[in-house]
Amino acid sequence: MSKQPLIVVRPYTPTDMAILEQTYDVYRLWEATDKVSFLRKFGPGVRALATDGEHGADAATMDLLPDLELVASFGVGLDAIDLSHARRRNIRVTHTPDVLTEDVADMAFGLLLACARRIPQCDSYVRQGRWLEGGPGLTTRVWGKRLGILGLGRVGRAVATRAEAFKLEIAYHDRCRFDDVHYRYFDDVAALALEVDFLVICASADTDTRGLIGSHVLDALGHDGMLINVARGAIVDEPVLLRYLREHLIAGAALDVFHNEPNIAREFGELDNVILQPHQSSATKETRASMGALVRDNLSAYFAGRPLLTEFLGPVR
Ligand code: 8YV
Repeated sequence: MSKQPLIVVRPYTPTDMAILEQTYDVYRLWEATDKVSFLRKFGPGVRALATDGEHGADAATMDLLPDLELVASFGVGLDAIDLSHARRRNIRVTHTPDVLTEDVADMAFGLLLACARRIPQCDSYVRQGRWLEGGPGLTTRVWGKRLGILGLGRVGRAVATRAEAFKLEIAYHDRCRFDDVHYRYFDDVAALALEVDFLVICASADTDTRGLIGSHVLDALGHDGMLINVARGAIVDEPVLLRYLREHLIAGAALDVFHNEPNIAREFGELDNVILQPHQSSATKETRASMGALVRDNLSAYFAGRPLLTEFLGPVR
């Protein structure tokens, strides 16, 4: 039986690629110098495209694939996929929720601790042989402080579970209040920021959240406040954040996500009050293996005519 063709947008791990290649006729889009010609040439007849949270699938790409029926994404965030266009064309979309939740929450909490306790800065201090200078100065306590969570979805809730163990007082902002949690709810993110020491962004990037963290929220967070972002760079007004960090209008930030990854604003690297990660929240061997397996399971379910495992059926915002 001939293999189904599959467009793959970015390289997965060698193991994942090898398994995909056993099952499908894989077309490696990332290797094409002229992606449009590549898609025009190999696109007709292709029913599925495998992508990830960063590369997604825009309308133009989908339209170069006239027979496309499924976009299978390696990642939970769907902001890089033109969902409205997919719905118009009846293209189904799968993603990888749940399997990455705990790792992303671990990263959020690790960044929070690292930012408050200045762990990377103190590491550099020791490495540079500066300990004899008398010590790097005092840092900020985490336990017992007030934590604000923007987006109390899967990841936000997993962050809250960790925060409970640290005896943090937890509050959140989301589109709506949830009755199944006892955390304090704010219907406005600036009002939340005013009441917390740490603000952790766990929301998806959509029309409600893009650019939401600007000067009014950072003013509310205040001089001693810290911002952690494990969601999407687009939720933050980055030039404004850079100014607030540069001018010490907030105490610090710890960021796993940025505008224009991986070509991020150079100024981040020049600031001492920010901790940077190259979009690593889900990047453990274990979670990435589960994400790869879920992408494949969705593809095989689709081609076998079985129900998709993790289809995105939510509202398009
Ligand atoms: C991945 C992500 O880094 O799940 C998401 O939305 O951004 C991450 O888990 C990404 O999709 C893989 O490159």
